[in-house]
Amino acid sequence: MIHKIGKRTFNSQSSMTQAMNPPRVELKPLPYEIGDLEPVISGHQMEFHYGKHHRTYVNNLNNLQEQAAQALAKGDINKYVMLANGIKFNGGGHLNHEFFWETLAPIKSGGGALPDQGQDLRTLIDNEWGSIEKFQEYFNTHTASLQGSGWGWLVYNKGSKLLEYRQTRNQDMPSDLNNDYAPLLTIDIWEHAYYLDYKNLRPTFLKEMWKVIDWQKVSERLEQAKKE
Ligand code: MN3
Repeated sequence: MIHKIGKRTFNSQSSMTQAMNPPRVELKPLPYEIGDLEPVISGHQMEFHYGKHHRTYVNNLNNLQEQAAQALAKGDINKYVMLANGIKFNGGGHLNHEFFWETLAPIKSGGGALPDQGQDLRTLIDNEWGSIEKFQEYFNTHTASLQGSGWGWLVYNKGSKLLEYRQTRNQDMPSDLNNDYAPLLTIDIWEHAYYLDYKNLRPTFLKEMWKVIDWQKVSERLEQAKKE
């Protein structure tokens, strides 16, 4: 029997053929035009960050998945396990960036507009940090001081039902720290995220980024996480 997955055709009778053609990860289009986050992030910066860096994670992940499928099909478990670190790094890189782009919105589309008083998100932030401004200061100070490359996160702890601030290194995700963490908001603090626009001024980049945070999206993620 012949099945079609995307443009590929394979025969389900042959597990070998199927294993060697794992579904490919796609670089999703941005939810806005590439220059729409200006003046906070330039189109030029986005062409590199989204168009080159994110695309490279996607390409690497697809190549590694293909190699892993081939190793499995050949029964080469050694090779398969050796590929795991690369899959974790590039897979995290892909998922973190996809999540990051969807955390942002152009100013003209509501980027930076704070959640209303009385909204759950606002109440939880106020309870934890005193005010949204104090949360932003806390987030900026701690994220700016992260050594090397990584990410700053606002997460919802499904166990305690409270919000927490966390950092991850390289391309690690909040779920690597705790299975109860549902990510709500992130800012990429790799140098490639800001260097073309802000050079060495990491704290200025962080301060500016709040103008393009999509709080509506953050709020929706919180409501979703509370149901899980
Ligand atoms: Mn990045």
